[in-house]
Amino acid sequence: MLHATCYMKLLVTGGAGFIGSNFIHYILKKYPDYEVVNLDVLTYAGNLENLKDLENNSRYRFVKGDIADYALVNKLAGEVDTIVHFAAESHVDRSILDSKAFIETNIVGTHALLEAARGNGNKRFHHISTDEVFGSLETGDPAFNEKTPYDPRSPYSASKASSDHLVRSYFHTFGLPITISNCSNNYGPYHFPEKIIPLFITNLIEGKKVPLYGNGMNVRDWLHVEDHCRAIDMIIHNGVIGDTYCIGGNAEKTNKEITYKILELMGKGEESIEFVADRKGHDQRYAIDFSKIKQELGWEPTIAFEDGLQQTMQWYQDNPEWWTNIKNGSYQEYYKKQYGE
Ligand code: NAD
Ligand code: TDX
Repeated sequence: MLHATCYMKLLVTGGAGFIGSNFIHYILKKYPDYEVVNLDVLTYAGNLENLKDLENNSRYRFVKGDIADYALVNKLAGEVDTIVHFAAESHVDRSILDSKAFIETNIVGTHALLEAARGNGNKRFHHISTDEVFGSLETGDPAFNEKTPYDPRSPYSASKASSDHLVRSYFHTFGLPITISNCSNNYGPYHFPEKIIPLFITNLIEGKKVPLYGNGMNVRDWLHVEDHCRAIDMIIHNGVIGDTYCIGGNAEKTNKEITYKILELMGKGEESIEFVADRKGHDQRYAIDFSKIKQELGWEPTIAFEDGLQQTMQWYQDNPEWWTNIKNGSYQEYYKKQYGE
């Protein structure tokens, strides 16, 4: 297997969110000499509590700012050698209610970062994307792979698809050294409790019901966030420039299955389920064929879904302050005083 021996200074965007904060922890722990600049504007989804243990780490710096601020990102791109781009509006339901921020961050913000990478001598650029850009599968359809045509169906996935196209265009047009990864649904620690797994776990701890959309038969493929971070690590070090990698968990589950597993782990019965109106345009099924990254980079998921879900439930039980502060809205007060609104 290939190993990195080089030094890297990374600009991580969206590092105060779920996957970005897990990635920063992962990288600083694995590479004792690497440095990380975390650029995050701290939307509702950004929480510096996720990175509290790094506050005094000399290899870590936080910058509060918007990825769509062309001057700021141009300056920051000049200070690093690699950009790993997580920042996004990430919640499908919010994109259905109001999609403006999705266009500004996911499309315009990505464009600003690409310009910054290009304007600073073509910096290495890795773009984090999603399986949702490929559309929706029916039962029995083959899983998405790197050659699947794009067919986004929500404002969120359309904005991510647009950003993927922009990133690829900078490779073809300007020779920007890019890679893209399209990953399935992540779960694990620091997952914002608006997404199904952390919402359902925390609701049940609070003694509330869990809102299952439609008939609960929509299928998602689940990957533990740590496995995702390891895949990104492999791609930024050993990925082929210009290439896309599909990342999946080999764990397709209906939402009903997920719900019953969580209920079982938490000793609750099906009376805790509340069937609610379906999501508009609800994609039926996502599934990922990850054979390319397996064959080329030797990556495959290592955390079995049942183990990962159990660990995740335990994490939420052990860290009630983290999610109750989010649910009661007090989580950003301290950081707003420190960094401004
Ligand atoms: P998240 O919503 O938890 O975090 C997003 C972070 O980006 C937040 O810290 C937020 O403050 C920051 N941000 C938003 N707009 C910004 C802006 N304009 N400037 C600077 N920072 C900004 O998201 P996540 O679940 O960690 O997802 C990270 C990335 O991974 C996204 O690009 C998402 O599309 C992709 N992805 C997520 C999943 C998943 O299951 N969560 C799966 C596949 C791909
Ligand atoms: O309360 C709920 N009840 C419910 O039944 C919520 C929040 C969701 N659902 C269903 C909708 C989906 O079929 O659960 C499934 C998962 O929903 P989310 O957790 O909102 O995730 P999803 O829409 O699949 O998107 C996630 O994975 C791909 C991330 O939020 C995206 O950022 C990523 O690109």
